[in-house]
Amino acid sequence: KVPWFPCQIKDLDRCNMLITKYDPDMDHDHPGFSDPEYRKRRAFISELAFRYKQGDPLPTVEYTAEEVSTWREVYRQLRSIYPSLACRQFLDGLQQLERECGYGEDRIPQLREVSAFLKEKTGFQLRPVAGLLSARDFLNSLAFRVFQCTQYIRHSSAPMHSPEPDCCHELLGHIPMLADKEFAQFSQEIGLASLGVSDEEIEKLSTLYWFTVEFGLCKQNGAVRAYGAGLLSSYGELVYALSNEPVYKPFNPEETAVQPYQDQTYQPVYFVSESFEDAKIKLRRYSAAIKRPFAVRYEPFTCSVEVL
Ligand code: H2B
Ligand code: FE
Repeated sequence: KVPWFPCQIKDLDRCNMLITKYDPDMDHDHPGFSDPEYRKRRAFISELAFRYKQGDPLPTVEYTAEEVSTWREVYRQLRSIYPSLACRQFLDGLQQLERECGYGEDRIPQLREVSAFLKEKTGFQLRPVAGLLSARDFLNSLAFRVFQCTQYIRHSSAPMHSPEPDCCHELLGHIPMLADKEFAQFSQEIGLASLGVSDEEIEKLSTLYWFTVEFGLCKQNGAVRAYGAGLLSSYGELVYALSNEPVYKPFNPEETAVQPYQDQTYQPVYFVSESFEDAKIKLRRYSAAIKRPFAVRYEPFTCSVEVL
């Protein structure tokens, strides 16, 4: 039996299954766990996402001075090491966001303006989400060039790390890469590959996503650079991943898809692609080989998926 999957962009209103184990109400190790003010604020911003329906204008949040100061600290620290550690596509995207979309350390960009920016560059759009989403719902959304994006910010006591995705992770880690045409295409292809597949295949695709889109490294001009959003939004792990401490393996989807991963601490191993293109081609080949009793085709004029 084929699991339900979204066929129209409107169906993404049903792709909202949250994983709550790392949110500050559940996770005793969350830096905001014992801060009721923080939990209230995060719940308020999450509520905006719960109420959102496809096609609504994206909610804007008036961030507090404390939130902006957390953003400033994250931005400043990370920005200073990007030029030597991030891949070219990321640096290009970030530069465009700084020039054309108000990115900088003084304010937290609004999802609404970032979504409009991406739409023009690659056709991607944002949708607010209340927290960590199930892998299936998250990947399925990518099929429609929709990126589910959290809008709250991490706790001010730990600006360099967040156990759950927050707006620093999305806006700094993911968005610059999604402004790249090829990366956008690649992301949508993972999404299309995830529609209606078994839980086992979702687990493998999600692991591949983890070691590429979240923690991927690639060679560029003879040096190793980061393109994964989990790295590009975490000062400590970005420096660690590009030091000579961790184990590197060449990226190979069949092996990468079954590699156990860490979502609580630094990765024990990183996968390095020969080039960004190489990762894309290999992942595409892997996705195309997943068996399904039907084929899917994305129809951009109606933003819908045709099942063939
Ligand atoms: N949910 C949210 N809100 N942001 C993400 O970056 C994210 C997610 N990543 N759910 C997904 C899971 C990823 O780790 C893979 C597909 O499991
Ligand atoms: Fe992410």
